[in-house]
Amino acid sequence: MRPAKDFFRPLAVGAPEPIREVPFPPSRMIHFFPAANEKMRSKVPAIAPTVDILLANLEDGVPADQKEAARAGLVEVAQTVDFGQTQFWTRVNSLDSPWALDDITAAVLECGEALDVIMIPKVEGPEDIHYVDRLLAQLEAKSGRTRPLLVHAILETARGVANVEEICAASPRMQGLSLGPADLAANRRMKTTRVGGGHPGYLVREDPPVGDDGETVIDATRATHQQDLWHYTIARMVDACVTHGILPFYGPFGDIKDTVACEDQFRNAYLLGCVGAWSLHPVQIDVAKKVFSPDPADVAHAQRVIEAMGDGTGALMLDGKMEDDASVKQCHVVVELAKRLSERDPELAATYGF
Ligand code: 1VU
Ligand code: MG
Repeated sequence: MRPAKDFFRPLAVGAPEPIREVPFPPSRMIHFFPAANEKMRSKVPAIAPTVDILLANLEDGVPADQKEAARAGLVEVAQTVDFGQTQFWTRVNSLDSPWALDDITAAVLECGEALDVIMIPKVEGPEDIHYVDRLLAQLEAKSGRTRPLLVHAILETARGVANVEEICAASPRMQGLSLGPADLAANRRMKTTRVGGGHPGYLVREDPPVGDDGETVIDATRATHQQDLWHYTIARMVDACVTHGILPFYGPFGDIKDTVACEDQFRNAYLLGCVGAWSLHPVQIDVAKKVFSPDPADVAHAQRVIEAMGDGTGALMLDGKMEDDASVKQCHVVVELAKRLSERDPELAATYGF
């Protein structure tokens, strides 16, 4: 652990000064495109203005024999596309792979200032972030980059989850975390075979009824309620991120056709404190936009509470419910997010009446 006085010092001579506060522009979806796929790359200029974050994926989902093509695709997109206010990220291959070093080198030396964030998969502990931190500083110094690249880590191993606080605290470059439910399930030996979402076998069942003889009747017809496999991990990730001033995201939802269940998964994450989720297909962009933009009815209610609460202290009754210092703080979270998103999206601003 670096002493506090050194925490914000550049890790290489000539590297840019580390940031002190993580920027929080609209971040409702991280839209993935496979950077090796020419057809998908050709869609990037049209998709860029419709998403908050666009990510060139070099890792899982890209076949081993297309890793070099994906890296070249990342560089081509970075050098040719005007991203406007959309953030541009890449996901490099994992640090134990034969491609990671070349991916990171190309990302810094050949993408210029276009790249905002590097997503590092399968982060297991702070040592992974320390390695990337120093390497990025050396490459930034070499390339003459004027602003530091930020780092986003995917939580997708049990050890990564166990070390989540140390990962968040490892560097001022840490921008955020994503939950990677598919790799995490495999690493934990969970017995699911899907990418995120629930499972019909993970449930609780009503108690058995009691018969006339006072004995319980064990039948299988009692109501069951499916439970959320990801509640614990998302909540743990959110607490770690908030503690360290970085941003939590839900990751992928693999059942592309089931936009209803995707919306449910995204909303669980939104309600628990995540700022966005991954979109893997164009249909998931609108799902994320809808879920991670506060509901206009919630914004209107929150504004009423803020208005009624005056200086924000004390307690009062509104529509039969008690409001006080703590509820008004929640209302401020909702209204601040709505305002922040509205600055970039006049259509959304109109739905809030701003
Ligand atoms: O109508 P067109 O033919 O012109 O376009 C197709 C398709 O090319 C396009 N499209 C996309 N465009 C931009 N970004 C995307 N991510 C994207 N996905 C599709 O949309 C039109 C309709 O597509 P489709 O419904 O026919 O779907 P496809 O069979 O073409 O593609 C489906 C997959 C899932 C293969 C594709 O969406 C994809 O590659 N998505 C990204 C997958 C990915 O990044 N996986 C890794 C992250 S998840 C992880 O690491 C853990 C599980
Ligand atoms: Mg993964």
